[in-house]
Amino acid sequence: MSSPAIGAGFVGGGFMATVHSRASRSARARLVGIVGSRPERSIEAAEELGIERAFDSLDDLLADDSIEVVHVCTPNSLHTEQALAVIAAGKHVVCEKPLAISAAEAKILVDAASAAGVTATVPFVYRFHPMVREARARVASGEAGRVLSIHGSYLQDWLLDASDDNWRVDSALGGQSRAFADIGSHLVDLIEFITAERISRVSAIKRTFFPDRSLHTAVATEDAVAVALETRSGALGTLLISQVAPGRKNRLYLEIAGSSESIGFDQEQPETLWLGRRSGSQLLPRDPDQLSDDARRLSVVPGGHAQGYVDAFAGFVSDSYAAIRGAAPEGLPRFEDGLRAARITDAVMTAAGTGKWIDIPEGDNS
Ligand code: SOE
Repeated sequence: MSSPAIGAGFVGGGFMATVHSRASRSARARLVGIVGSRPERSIEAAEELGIERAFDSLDDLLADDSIEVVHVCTPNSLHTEQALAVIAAGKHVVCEKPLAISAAEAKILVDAASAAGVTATVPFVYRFHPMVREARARVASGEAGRVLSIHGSYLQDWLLDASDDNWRVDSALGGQSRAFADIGSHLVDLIEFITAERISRVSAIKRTFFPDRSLHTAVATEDAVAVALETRSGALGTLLISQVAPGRKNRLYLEIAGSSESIGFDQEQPETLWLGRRSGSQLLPRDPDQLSDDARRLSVVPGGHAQGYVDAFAGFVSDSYAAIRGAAPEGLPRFEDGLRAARITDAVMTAAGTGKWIDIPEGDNS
């Protein structure tokens, strides 16, 4: 017999609440309630997203016993307080990244979730592209050889013009780091996920090219950041992260050079992997019958029927709910992974501020 549908609640009424609620519906949840930034916004969002009830406050939403999991989709600076309230109410939590605006706050969340025994996950959703799992399997099996170098970028252009504005540019809402915390966090999560290597130290340069925007002046958060890194085993890497790169919409690209082959993954073309070899390089298509078990598991349609971002998000939410029901899905990003990304973000900001190489603390929990 199948267990009853998970009752889901949502905090936040923007783009991410739309994406989370669609994924939640596809994971067969009951979409019980939403709270937006104002009561009127809660009503609008409930109507737009087809959610049963609009709540006036997070407390009201948390008082509803039919809600088992709450998706926190609000500006970064609200995550800690809201996720702690969800955990204190004994509910499971899916919290947007960056998990918190500092590693110290992320650690508080990890400890609270662990003490309460709730499932607590962070949408590092690119892990859920089948071809990312395939890349990971190729490194794990030794097929790619020893990891020598890592070359990554994550480029967007939605903040290119000085007239572009968003809460994320404001450090009071988004935190000290913008581009790295928002999108660089995905990139470093993916690097460590695919390679099973740990980044041990970083150096970085950051720039705010447009300090004056339409709603915010004297913006201090970075438009772009360049990072050099080293892993524990001695692999070298370079990363470029920018939200002001014309023509690039959501282009996360990662290339791992192993001693036997390179593996290239492009988030905007997620149906293939580039396998680079001294001779015989190839583009490997997503064809479930030919792939590793985990890549096959996340292939929801046959090869040639393109999967993308929305499917990756749905895979993440489906695995989060499976974990709530007691399963242990492979590769589920949890609060510990959010803490890890927050530690790397703090180190990148310190490196950019001091001009020095900064070690990434291992710490407990991650
Ligand atoms: C905006 O930069 C954003 O929506 C990020 O916040 C997401 O994490 C990323 O997946 C797409 O871009």
